[in-house]
Amino acid sequence: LDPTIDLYGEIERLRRQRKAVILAHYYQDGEIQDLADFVGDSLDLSRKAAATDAEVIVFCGVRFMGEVAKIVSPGKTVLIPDAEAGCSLEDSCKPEAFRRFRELHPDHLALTYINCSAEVKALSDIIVTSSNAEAILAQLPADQPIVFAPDRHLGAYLAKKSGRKMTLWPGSCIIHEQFSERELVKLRARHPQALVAAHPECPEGILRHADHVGSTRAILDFVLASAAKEFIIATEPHIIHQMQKAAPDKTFIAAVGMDGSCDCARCPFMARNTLEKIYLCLLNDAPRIELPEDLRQAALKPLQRMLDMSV
Ligand code: CIZ
Repeated sequence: LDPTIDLYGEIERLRRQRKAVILAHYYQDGEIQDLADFVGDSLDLSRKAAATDAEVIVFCGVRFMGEVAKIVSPGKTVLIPDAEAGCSLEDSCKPEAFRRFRELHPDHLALTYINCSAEVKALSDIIVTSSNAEAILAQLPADQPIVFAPDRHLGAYLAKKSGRKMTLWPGSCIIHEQFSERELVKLRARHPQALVAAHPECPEGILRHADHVGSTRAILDFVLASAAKEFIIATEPHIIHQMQKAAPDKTFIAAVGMDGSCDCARCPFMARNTLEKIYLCLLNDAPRIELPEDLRQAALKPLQRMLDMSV
């Protein structure tokens, strides 16, 4: 790529020319969040994808999020900057293995976290995100047996909060798994006024120190509404960009791994997206998300249940 190219100018030109909307997840680099039309979590962004009248959606997140946009908006072109932007949770739950898991629990309802492939969605009953999982669970009969996949930490957190017994798929997120409880305790001792906000994909050892546990959206709402001035954030640290923009008078400290740095918490899949790749995907009309229509329709059913149950 010509190093003198004005990437911001070119992205803007192509965005207008292609009648494109750029959606960015909170875990994207600040520069990508800043040029996006909307920044949000996967629930917000899937609603934006369904509602937009743009002809092209550029989804800056990871692949399964782009798939969700295509599932709910089949008539639109969905571009992703990097086709290799995957997800460790998705990788941990292959469709064939998930099908066998379901067969072992035939009377169970499959509540599945949105961080999974379209194929696994198609084998599920209801999709949830970390924003709506508790509310959706509360709408299900108390005696309904449930399998939850693929994040065992989120599943364990939901089981504990709801008092339900759930059969959990043994997956986890490589970045949330990295936070060190020992380092968190040390960080807290150094910042005794700070409140800890943690994502439920974190292991129990981290969650037990949290003043607030919630999705990215909920963590953002919590730090903005709180009277506290200092926070330790235990999720992918790029979300701090939105916090600092919205509350420049507050201090946000990223939780760390065993090496005392937050490097291990930066999602390597999200980091594959760059301004250059956003420009190139708009220019080349690729990589595109394409799904066979029967798969799309099968995956839409549990996603639609989620959207209906989370209004
Ligand atoms: O649902 C999402 O966007 C993810 C992956 C996390 C969250 O809590 O928002």
